[in-house]
Amino acid sequence: MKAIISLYKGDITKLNVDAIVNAANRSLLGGGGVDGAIHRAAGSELLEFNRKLGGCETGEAKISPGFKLPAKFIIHTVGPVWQGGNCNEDKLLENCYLNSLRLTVKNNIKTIAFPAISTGVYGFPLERATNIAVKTVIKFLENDDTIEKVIFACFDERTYQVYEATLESEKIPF
Ligand code: AR6
Repeated sequence: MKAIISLYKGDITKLNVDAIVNAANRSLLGGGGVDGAIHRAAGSELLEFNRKLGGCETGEAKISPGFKLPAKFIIHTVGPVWQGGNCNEDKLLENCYLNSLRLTVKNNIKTIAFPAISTGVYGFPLERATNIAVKTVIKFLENDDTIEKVIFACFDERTYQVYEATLESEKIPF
């Protein structure tokens, strides 16, 4: 493992990293929450580009340029809608992180920021989602020597505190 882990509180679209991850929907044509913020900041070229991607299944990931963002790339992934926990939500959320990280390595991306996928409109319980996010990313990084930095971008104070507590309880330096 080479990467350092970092927590950031604020708007992911402001980050000067190689790639930011978008918590999108299966159309990849924009929406509310972080998806809306990313489309607004990247500009209308993003929508034009994404029309050619043909959507994305839940748990999968696709890449686009960052257009007007400081980030060079956007990795669009589709988190599961929380349906009570018995509809494979945990595994699908894990797949979002894994498939995003696979695209990161494939595209030689060194620094990447993740939002708290599925924990907004899609209703995934925050502590449970954070545990999956942190454990999946760390396990992946343990077998990778290319990624240099992973940032968890927390939009609000509560999300930041849950990430902080999870990293501390897992004894992960950040
Ligand atoms: N930067 C970082 N995090 C943000 C930002 C931002 N600018 N804006 C919101 N968040 P959500 P989901 C946080 O709802 O639950 C969209 O309509 C937010 O506070 O954006 O995966 C899509 O098109 C929360 O912590 O994503 C889909 O239809 C986290 O990002 C649907 O929402 C995720 O909240 C996806 O829902």
